[in-house]
Amino acid sequence: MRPRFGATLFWAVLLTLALLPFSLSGCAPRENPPEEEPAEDAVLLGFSQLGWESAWRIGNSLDIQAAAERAGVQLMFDNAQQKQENQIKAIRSFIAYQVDVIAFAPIVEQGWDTVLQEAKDAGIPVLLTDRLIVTEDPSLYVGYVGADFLAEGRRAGEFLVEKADREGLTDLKIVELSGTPSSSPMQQRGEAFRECIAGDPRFEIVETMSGDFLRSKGKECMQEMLERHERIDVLFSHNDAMTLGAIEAIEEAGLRPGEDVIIITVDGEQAAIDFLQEGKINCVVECTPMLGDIIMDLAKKLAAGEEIPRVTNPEERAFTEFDEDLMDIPPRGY
Ligand code: GZL
Ligand code: ZN
Repeated sequence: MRPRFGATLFWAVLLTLALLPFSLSGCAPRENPPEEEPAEDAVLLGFSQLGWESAWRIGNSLDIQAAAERAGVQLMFDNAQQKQENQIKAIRSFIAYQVDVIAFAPIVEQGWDTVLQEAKDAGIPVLLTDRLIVTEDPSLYVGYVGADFLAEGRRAGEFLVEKADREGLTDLKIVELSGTPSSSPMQQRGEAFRECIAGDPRFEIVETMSGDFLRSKGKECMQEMLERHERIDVLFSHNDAMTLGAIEAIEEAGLRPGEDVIIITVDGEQAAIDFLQEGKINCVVECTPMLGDIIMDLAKKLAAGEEIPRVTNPEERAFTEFDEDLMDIPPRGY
């Protein structure tokens, strides 16, 4: 039986992470150094994580913490619990602490210029991870490491076109569960998916609702859309957490996920891959949370005053029902 990121482990991790902010938040200024003196040349990285809304996010946090250990980077990790103002507070405390590098996963695209200007004035380089920002001044951050969300949206759309081509499907009513409003994955996955099916009379997006990347909201929204529409043929969901909730709603409505409703989802959590192998999901677009090693490598380069690429995208792919090696997918680790 494949090692699963079981429910017990999930809650244990969640509890640990929930307690974490209280241990690390409100970082004291550097005058009071931590008990164990860091190795002289240890890079001090301040990381603001946006929250813990999905197994993807938890996997991302765990990977970053493990990677810091591996890299000998001293990590100050703050969890903003889904609030932008907590990320701004954390960034300010990293500036006060005079960290070498600041990295953060911006929960939304807007509203960062002021605090990033403060980091720039303090001479601290800022690395965006996992999500992008929109800013008047691109010099406010030195680079982005994370997914190409447009490519992810394209992979989702291309699968649907391939499925319709292979099976001669037409008149497909599509509903969409979108992610956190004005976050870059939500904007770009939705935009690229639409571009793929634009102008093709076989496809119609009949409704889009935001499930905010949350399982519970994904279920609620799917229940509502199932009541509102006499027929739903396709669900395009911006993340697996919402998809897992939506599958509950689909089954409670007496429909077969993967059969009556074609399901396309993004992230590649183990639970989604399991459903893909069981035929309840038709396509899982991978979005890897395992960014920790790349982040630590780039942070070390920045601390040493080296140049880094403006954009670093990890290798990603899609897993679909048409893959020959569907049963050989290695454990996902999140
Ligand atoms: C994508 C990441 C998204 C995941 C969701 O890189 O920002 O946030 O797709 C997570 O699961 O909530
Ligand atoms: Zn309808």
